[in-house]
Amino acid sequence: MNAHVQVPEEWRDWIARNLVRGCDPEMLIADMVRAGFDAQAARNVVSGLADGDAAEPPASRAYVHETPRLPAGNLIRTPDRDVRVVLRVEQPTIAFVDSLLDADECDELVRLSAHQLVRSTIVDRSHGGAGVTAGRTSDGMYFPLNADPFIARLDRRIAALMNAPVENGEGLQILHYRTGGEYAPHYDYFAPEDAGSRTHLAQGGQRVASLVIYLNDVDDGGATVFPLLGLRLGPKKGAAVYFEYSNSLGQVDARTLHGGLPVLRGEKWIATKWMRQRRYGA
Ligand code: PD2
Ligand code: ZN
Repeated sequence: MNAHVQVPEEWRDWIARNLVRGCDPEMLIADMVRAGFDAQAARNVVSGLADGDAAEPPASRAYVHETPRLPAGNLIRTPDRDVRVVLRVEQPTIAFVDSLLDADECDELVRLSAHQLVRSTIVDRSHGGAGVTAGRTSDGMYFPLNADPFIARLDRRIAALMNAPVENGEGLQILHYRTGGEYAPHYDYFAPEDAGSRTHLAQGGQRVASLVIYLNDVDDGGATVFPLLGLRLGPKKGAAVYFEYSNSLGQVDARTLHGGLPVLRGEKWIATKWMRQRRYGA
């Protein structure tokens, strides 16, 4: 049988992923030859990716979906409760989980944060600073990681659900939307091509996953939407939507465009957790 000279896209992704992880290029070539590739063809592709393409994340290439970070199964174990997964989307990885917080915990987060809220901002794409915008009409605050025993317990439960170290998480954020309040469709990751992302990426790396926890039952409106997927979830007190959007190649998944629909009646309270690649907080 002749050795293959064409190297398919899946193999290029495999090479790029292993180069990013620091594998020896010669070992990758040897593996490819064993798998039936022509040695010169393997050498050309590996050295091409090692020289340029792998150093620069292949942002222009299709997002490579890797094994989900979210644990498998109907129930996800956390240190103090099992959390039921009631919906999963495979690609991108999205899940809706029930009873992550009980009603008292939701009420306590609202009570603790209500008098500390300030108008929410978004990251400016060119300089990375914070700016108020008509597309994000909520008020919010952050609890520092492990702020007190109550917050620390929630940080631990959330980190277990998100399958990441507590220290990789940004502080738990509480957001309050009045009637008419919304968060227009956006990405939670820092766009790799934006100058304004640099300072944010320097601490803890890219965001890898988000969790939006609903702290009240909204009278009408206020669902979380993924417009490119035709998906609308929540709000339901104590439940949460989880989603992942970056991989080990440094790519980000644009299919995770999402937003908080306008609150049509009543008000909406949520808590959000953004998880980073590496240690972010304390
Ligand atoms: O309020 C929401 O439902 C929502 C939706 C999407 C919040 C966020 N993103 C966020 O805070 O990033
Ligand atoms: Zn968001």
